[in-house]
Amino acid sequence: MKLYTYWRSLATLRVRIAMNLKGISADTEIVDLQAGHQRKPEFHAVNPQMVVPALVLDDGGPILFQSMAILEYLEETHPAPALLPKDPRGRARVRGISQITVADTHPLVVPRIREYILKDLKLDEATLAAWIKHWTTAGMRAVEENLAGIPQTGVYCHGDSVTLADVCTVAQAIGYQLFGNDLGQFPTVKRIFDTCMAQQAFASAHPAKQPDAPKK
Ligand SMILES: N[C@@H](CCC(=O)N[C@@H](CS)C(=O)NCC(=O)O)C(=O)O
Repeated sequence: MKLYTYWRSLATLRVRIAMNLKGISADTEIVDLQAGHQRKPEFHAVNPQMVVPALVLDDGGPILFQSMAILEYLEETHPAPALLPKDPRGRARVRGISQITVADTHPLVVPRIREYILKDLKLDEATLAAWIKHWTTAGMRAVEENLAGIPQTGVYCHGDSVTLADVCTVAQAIGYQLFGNDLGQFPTVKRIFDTCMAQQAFASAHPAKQPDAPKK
């Protein structure tokens, strides 16, 4: 298995956490997003969408792309530990919490969107920073309000074992911090974040721990 990755990629971070939780290892190939290497012909041939993560399986078939599809694939092929509840209603809640981040928050702040805002729309860095803060805060608030005071919320986002909702929420919370924001205004997210980050599977997946992360 080979995972195309970049240290700061939040979508790849989700996959790294899930692989750690399930004890799955993969070779890695770094795609330097800051340098624009996702647009090189070599990577375009791997993933026509020119984004990471992309997961190459050993069976020679087409790559897996889109982190949520990869997470579901890992869940189906490596069922233990389970990252989805058994009951359909619980699964829907976990997927819903995950999608707040994956479908509605993270896509607004990925490099190609940030570059479009700066280079094509010619807006300035301060406007971009306001855009990022607005949408990432709205996403965090939506997650917080779906967790706080809800009986199904437990030690983790859903009950007392880790699910994909934690994987996606923690990855987004790390991104929120990388963009210079504080989780303090989201006490339930913060509590779950702290619980997860005390575990090796989450902590070792952190962007700063990746080999291609800046050294300082
Ligand atoms: N929805 C996709 C998002 C993939 C994505 O946008 N990845 C970012 C890094 S987190 C990327 O590679 N961006 C390259 C670019 O925007 O040019 C997923 O969940 O896999």
